[in-house]
Amino acid sequence: MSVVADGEHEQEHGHGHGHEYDHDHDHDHQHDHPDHIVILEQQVLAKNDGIALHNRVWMRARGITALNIMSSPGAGKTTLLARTIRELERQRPVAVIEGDQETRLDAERIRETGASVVQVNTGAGCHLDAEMIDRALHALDPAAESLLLIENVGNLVCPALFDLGEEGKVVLISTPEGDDKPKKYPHIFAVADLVVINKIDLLPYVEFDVDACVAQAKILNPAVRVVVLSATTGEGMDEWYEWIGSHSAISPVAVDN
Ligand SMILES: Nc1nc2c(ncn2[C@@H]2O[C@H](COP(=O)(O)OP(=O)(O)OP(=O)(O)O)[C@@H](O)[C@H]2O)c(=O)[nH]1
Ligand SMILES: [Mg+2]
Repeated sequence: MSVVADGEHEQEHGHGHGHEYDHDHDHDHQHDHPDHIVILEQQVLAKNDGIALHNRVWMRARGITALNIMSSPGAGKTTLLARTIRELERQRPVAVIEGDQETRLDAERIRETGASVVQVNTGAGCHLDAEMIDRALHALDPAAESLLLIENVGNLVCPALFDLGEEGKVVLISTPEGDDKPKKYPHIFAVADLVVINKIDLLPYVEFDVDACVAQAKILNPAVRVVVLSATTGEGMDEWYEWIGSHSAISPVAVDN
């Protein structure tokens, strides 16, 4: 396993406003700060988009399909990835980039499946960015026609802003979190290609209105697909695999032949 330790990265490329706001400036200068923040954020995102385009071109040239999996902490990203790897690795190579602020715990869980994995630790950063993916791709060097699963840092806010060069953005929510997540975090649902509602095995025990949640997601993003599943029991997983196949540059069946 390769590990990318990237704790200082956020200071250079992140959009953390704390770095722009200087409390030592005198009062007369403070009216300038909002403009500075907007310009810097635009520059950060423009630079990110350029590297994301590079990643996209690089991966498409190799038939690599990258999916960016985003959710709040604990919604079940790593569980879903591990089960998906075990199912799909018979059909095509699967590689993983694991994003977390600290630890290699998720990378260890993925490594147990036999898939190649790189851990990216963001330190204080709350999301992965395109340059982290660029570096991780060099370390990982996925096989041609791989499925590349990217687990973003657990967070429903910051990851929405950053294009990584992926083919698809997947937003995962789980039933114990409540069905109001699309309402409360609209930006990430607006950019999603797929919403996965996970932990449906817990529906008898939690208050979660699946229809209301789906309806709200579709108000924000009429074209979005929704898959309802349990990464633990496996219920509903076939629809997830079908979506991955339909979203791939090269379908798993074609790779198998
Ligand atoms: N009941 C149930 N539990 C699940 C399901 N999927 C995941 N879990 C449990 O939820 C907890 C968190 O799962 P993870 O896969 O670690 O979640 P994560 O989104 O990767 O978490 P972070 O990486 O910390 O953001 C674990 O205890 C899992 O066993 C599910 O479908 N049903
Ligand atoms: Mg995880």
